[in-house]
This record gives sequence, C-alpha cells and structure tokens, in this order.
Amino acid sequence: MDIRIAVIGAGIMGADHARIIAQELSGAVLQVVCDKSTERAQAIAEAFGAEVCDDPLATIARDDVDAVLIASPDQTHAALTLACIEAKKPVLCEKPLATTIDECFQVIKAEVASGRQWVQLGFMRRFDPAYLEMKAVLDSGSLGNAVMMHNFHRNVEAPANFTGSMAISNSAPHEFDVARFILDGEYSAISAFQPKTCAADGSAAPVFMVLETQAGQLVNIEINNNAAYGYDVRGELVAEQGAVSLNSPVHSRVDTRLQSLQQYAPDWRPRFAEAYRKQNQAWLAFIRSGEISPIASNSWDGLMSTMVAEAGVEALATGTRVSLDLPEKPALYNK
Ligand code: ISE
Repeated sequence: MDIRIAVIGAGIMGADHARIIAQELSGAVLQVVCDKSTERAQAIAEAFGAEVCDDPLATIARDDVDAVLIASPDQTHAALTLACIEAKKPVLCEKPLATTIDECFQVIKAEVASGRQWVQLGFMRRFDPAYLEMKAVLDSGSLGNAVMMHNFHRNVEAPANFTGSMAISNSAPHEFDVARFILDGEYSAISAFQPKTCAADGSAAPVFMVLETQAGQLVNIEINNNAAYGYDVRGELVAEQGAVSLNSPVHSRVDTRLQSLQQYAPDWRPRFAEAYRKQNQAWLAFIRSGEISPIASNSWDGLMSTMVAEAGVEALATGTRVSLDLPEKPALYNK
C-alpha cells in the first residue's frame, strides 16, 4: 500500500518536497497540500493530483493521511510536530525543529513519553554523497583523528532585513548539524564575529564562527548570505594524516575565449537535490519500519543545533566566547 503523505506549507521547500514525493518517491503518494493560502496550495496540489486543505491540525488528523511533512514557517514547527506525535503519525520536519530550546524539549518529552521516535528532521546534508564520503574516509581511520573542519556557506543574496543573528539561527544550523555528524561529537563552546567592513547595522555582513568540540577539535563556519556569485557550500575536514574536501556536483564546464566556466546553482535546491531525494527515501523507510535511519537527524539533533545557534547569537551580540552546557541525552536517541 502506498504511504499517503500530507505536505504542510506551500512555500519554496513545501513545493519542492511535494514534487519529490509525487515524482521521485516510489511507494508514496502526495495526498494533501495544506497552506493558509489555498491559492498557493492549489497550485501545487493541481500539478500533482493532491487535495487541498487550509487547516494544518485538520490535515494531520485526516484518516487518509499516514505521515506528514512540515515545511511551514519556522515558528509553527514545534506545535505541528507535537500534533503529529499525538496523532502517532511519522513526521519529516524541515529545520529547525523549533525556534526555542524550550519547544525542542517539549517535542523530546512527547517522543520519550510515547516510547518511540516519530520525528526525522530535515538536515538533508547528512544524505549528501560528498559529506557521506567525507565521513566514510574519517571513519575508515586512514587519515587518523580529525583535527579541524572548515565550512563555507554562501547564498547569492539574503532576503531584506536579514541580520547576522539570523545567519546564525537560520543558515548555520546546517553546518552545526553536519559537522557534529561527521565528527561524531558535541560542541563545547562557540565564538562569533562579523567583519567591520560591511553595513553598519550588520545586515549585509558575513558571520564567522569558531566552534570548539568536546574532543578538542576546531570547526570554523563562514556564513555569507550576500556572496553575489552563486550558491556555494564548501567544506574541508583536516585530519592528522590528510584532508578531505567536498566537491559540488557539476556535470559540465564551458571553455571559451581563454576562459573556463563552471556554473553555480542559484540556491540550495539543485546543489542538494540528491540529498533531499535520499533523505525523503530514508523517511519513507522510517514510516514503513518505525525505525529511523541511523544517519538521519532526529529531535535530539534538532535540540543540539538550536542550543548551539542560541549560544552563537549570544556570542555575536556580546563579543564573548560562550560555553555550552549540554543536557543528558535520553536513551531513546542513542544510535
Ligand atoms: C536556508 O535557510 C536553508 O535552509 C537552506 O537549506 C540553506 O542551504 C540556505 O543557505 C539557507 O539560507
């Protein structure tokens, strides 16, 4: 039997997930598209033969919905995820799990009380072939222990009024999560800086962070959401006996007039297309088996990235190095 999926949120990511479910996820059907704007939902639903609903809680409760993908605005994530846990419906929630630490704990508490995991979090980079190869090389032991990880995360242009603290709480969680995943450890402290050469209100400025891990490694992250030239994510893991760098999927190069040109993606969707597909396939397997993929991000990972983001925002605002005091992990989340 096909798994009937509802997508809540018909924005840029909701539309992309709806397309993946309808066209690229064998064994799943896009059953409902839900958005406050029925017009937006209608446009997607019509393209893929789904139904439309404008009430997220009613969507979650529907008998013809087996699982729910949440791609609505960030501040709605926790409440909708809690409703899915209550209804015992597996959920793939776009990052972040919640906008506050307190809400992350509420989700964790509900999952622990129900005795099983229901939530996969949309940190899709864990399914990107380049990051997975980086992790496989490190885990093979051939390069010795990890020492540092360098990360660059660039967007063409930030939305209006995008600030440094938003770069930390909205963009950097991808790096917070994937570096934790690759290094297989937790952070102990974070410092954050902005170059002085950019707009006085900090709105256009990149943010540069240095994180320390409990194992003593250093992780640096540049978030530059006004990089102008393209969507560009780079990473290099430095270990004792060598280093591993990410390659972006580029299928061709144009050579002309003494130049060699390679295209950049305009945003993250083409760069991480394979990761999104693999992530959603893993979620489908989770829906069927009840067992979350060991590489997928779960509610605990969501809490960790929200805690680091909150500390990073504080580090930037105060100009200080902020230490992290992490809670104990419930056994439910041991992998
Ligand atoms: C954006 O907020 C996202 O969530 C995307 O996944 C990320 O790649 C992009 O750079 C962010 O700004």
